[in-house]
Formats: sequence, C-alpha cells, structure tokens
Amino acid sequence: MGQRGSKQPEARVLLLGLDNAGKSTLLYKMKHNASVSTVPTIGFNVEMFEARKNKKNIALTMWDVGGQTKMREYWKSFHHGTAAVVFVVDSSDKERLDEARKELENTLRSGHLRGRSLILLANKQDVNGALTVTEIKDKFNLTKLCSTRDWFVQPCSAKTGVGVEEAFRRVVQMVKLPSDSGAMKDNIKETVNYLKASTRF
Ligand SMILES: Nc1nc2c(ncn2[C@@H]2O[C@H](COP(=O)(O)OP(=O)(O)OP(=O)(O)O)[C@@H](O)[C@H]2O)c(=O)[nH]1
Ligand SMILES: [Mg+2]
Repeated sequence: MGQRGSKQPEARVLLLGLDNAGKSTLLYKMKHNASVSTVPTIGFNVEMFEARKNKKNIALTMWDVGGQTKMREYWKSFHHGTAAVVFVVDSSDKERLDEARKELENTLRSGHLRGRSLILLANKQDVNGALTVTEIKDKFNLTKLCSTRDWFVQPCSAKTGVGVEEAFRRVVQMVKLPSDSGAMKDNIKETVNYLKASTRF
C-alpha cells in the first residue's frame, strides 16, 4: 500500500489470447518466477504486482482469462476499466495464427479499450521453428491494426523465462495510470462482484 493519504495508483492489465497460448504459465512466471503446471483456465486468474513507474510505486492487477472458444464470449466483460492489453500468442502454432489474429482484432474493436496500449507477447520462443517477432508483426498487420494506440511485440518463453522480465517491464512502461486520461483504477472485489453479476462461467 502507499503511504497514508497517498494511495498508490492502481491499474488493471488484461491478459488475453487463445487457449494453450501460455497466459497462465506466464502469469505465474511473472509473479513467482516459478514454472507451474497449468490446466486450461475456466474463468480467470488474477494476481497483484507492485512496480515503479514515474518515480512512484504502482499496483497492477493482472487478469488472466481463459482462452477456450466458450470462454472468449466473456472477454468483453473484462474490457471495462482495463488500462493495457497483453495478448499472448503461441509463436509455434502456425495453424492457429489466423484465429489468434481474428480474436485480437475483435478485442481491439471494443470501445472500452480505445487508446489502450497493446503488448503482444510472442510466447514459446523456445520451440524450434517458432515465428519471429518480425513474422508475427507482419502476420498480424500490427502497424495498421494499432495505428491509434501504442504497441510493442516482445518475444518470450514462459517455460524458460527468457523475455518474461522484459515483458513485465514493458507492461509497466506502457500501461496508462488512473491519472492518465481515460484510465481507471482497479478494485478486485468490485470487479469480481461485477463479473459475478455479468458472467456465468
Ligand atoms: N514450450 C513451451 N511451452 C509453454 C510455454 N508457455 C506455456 N507453455 C505450455 O503450454 C501449455 C498451455 O499453457 P497455459 O499457460 O495453460 O495456457 P493458457 O493460455 O493459460 O490456456 P487457457 O487457460 O486454456 O486459455 C502448457 O502445457 C504450458 O506448459 C512456453 O513458453 N514454451
Ligand atoms: Mg490459462
């Protein structure tokens, strides 16, 4: 917590991507630097992080939502109040890149996410033949898709940990804080109550 009377800024970060992209593995690697064995997420996981930005302590809540087809209809329930989107791609799964691109395009169309930064994590770089950052940028046509927001593509491996710290630093750098125009504070309890009312996992 911040000092008395000066509560630290909080912001919500939304972790999205197809099922099996590695979102939950990344979340726990970032949080605990641990390699955990995951099961497909039904619903969501949420973790809090502390970081420094603009010489202040900030609190980030990172919401990792299940990516299976039946879970994707709930993604929009998480858009409101999101300060940055982290979209995780399995760089080794070339057959599902189009599906991932369509879901990203759909997500970025949301009015609640207007102007929010996009950090695309090109995960599973440890797999032989994984697509490079340049290939993913081209495939997703990111320059055009993200003409009205800040964006960055970070290669990483949630399995080996390579690029994960850099990914977190990039999120901190690019997230919009409540003091920035349009950004909102996160309150986990309120958000969970809102989600309970608006979703049925
Ligand atoms: N080789 C490799 N495997 C990874 C990496 N990241 C995750 N995995 C594996 O990919 C599988 C899926 O990981 P999850 O983190 O559960 O994927 P998810 O995106 O949370 O999936 P949903 O919860 O269904 O949306 C697991 O077997 C992970 O061990 C990585 O960087 N490299
Ligand atoms: Mg998961």
